[in-house]
Amino acid sequence: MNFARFAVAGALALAVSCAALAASAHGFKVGSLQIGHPWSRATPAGAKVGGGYLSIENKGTAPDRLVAVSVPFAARAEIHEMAVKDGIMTMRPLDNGIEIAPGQKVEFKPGGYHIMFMDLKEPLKMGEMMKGTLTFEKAGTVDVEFKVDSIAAKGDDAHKGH
Ligand SMILES: [Cu+2]
Repeated sequence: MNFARFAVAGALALAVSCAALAASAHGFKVGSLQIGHPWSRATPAGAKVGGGYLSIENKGTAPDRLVAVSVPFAARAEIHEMAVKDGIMTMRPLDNGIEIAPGQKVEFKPGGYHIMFMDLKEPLKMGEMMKGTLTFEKAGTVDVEFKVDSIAAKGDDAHKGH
């Protein structure tokens, strides 16, 4: 009986993760820039900050630069870099944004580059699509949607290939 219950739960979990996977394959395009799978993590109630992740691929012949991000659900969004320096995890805002060279694909992911949503106006809930706008130096602005994943999502397995 316990096994049966476990099997049902397992099948449900599998169905949910497959649905999430199918829904998560989304992308956006502006000029020669390809933006892959913007996503975020659910935040606990009362949290003031959240993180945004995505990939940007430059399929053009000239460099471009992500200079700003804005979202309606937070007071502001900053472009951050996280790195381990002398054994200490540090995070710093990149005031000049990030350059994407021709042919380069820049990945924003937990533990590396990320977008930091500051002063959240509402908690990020799993399964929701949160609107945002990216501004590039040359390509201009593009509206994207951040898919909110689970609070523990790491982004390296489920999102491979998007
Ligand atoms: Cu940060």
